[in-house]
Amino acid sequence: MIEPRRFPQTDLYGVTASEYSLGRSNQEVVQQMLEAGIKLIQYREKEFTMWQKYHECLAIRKLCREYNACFIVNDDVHLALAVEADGVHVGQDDLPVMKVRELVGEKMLVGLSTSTPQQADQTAESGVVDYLGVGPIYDTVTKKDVGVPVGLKYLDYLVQHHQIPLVAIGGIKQSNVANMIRHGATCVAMITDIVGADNIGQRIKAIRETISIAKASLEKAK
Ligand code: TZP
Ligand code: MG
Repeated sequence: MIEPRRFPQTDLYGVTASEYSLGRSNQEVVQQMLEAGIKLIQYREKEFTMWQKYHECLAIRKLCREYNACFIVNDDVHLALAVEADGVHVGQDDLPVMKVRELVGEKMLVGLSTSTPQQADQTAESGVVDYLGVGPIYDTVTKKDVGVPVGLKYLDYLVQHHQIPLVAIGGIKQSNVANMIRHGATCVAMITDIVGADNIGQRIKAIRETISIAKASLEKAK
């Protein structure tokens, strides 16, 4: 029997970007994320050649296995398959998710970035994707072709209308992460606040504490 795919039970999603990593390699950054307890990693790298990406992904794939973390590759289905990633994350301008699912089979996770109710409504209940990216919540310069911020209203819409795991992204920092929890995000993805931190381990610890406090006060209010 094929085991059902399941979005990992975790509230923080670490995403790479060498450009913002203060001279550290993606591999080095991921090592620090994993040591700090992150269980969900996305390889997102817009600058490198395919040769570089492939070799870096192989190393990160190995690290993620050692730390029992889930490894997702951004954009590129072939790269995800070539390095036996646990999943692939695509955007609205990448291959359509139906085609992605056909190519990767039933075992791999598929994530889709969305910014509008229409994009989400088309896919959320289809069984083709395993989680939705929700954003950009706030302004960010990290993504070059980023759209206007969708704000927390869009997250609210998804929480009210869909059951699928929701990953908030875009301009999220330790200072505003509690809002994501209060508004019902399943998980929060951050790039620069983590990869651009002088001390990645300490930053992750602080973010996780903030998330725990936000969750505890939600529980208390119930
Ligand atoms: N998708 C929507 S916003 C974004 C992506 C990949 C960039 C998020 O980067 P940051 O540094 O966490 O704002
Ligand atoms: Mg993409």
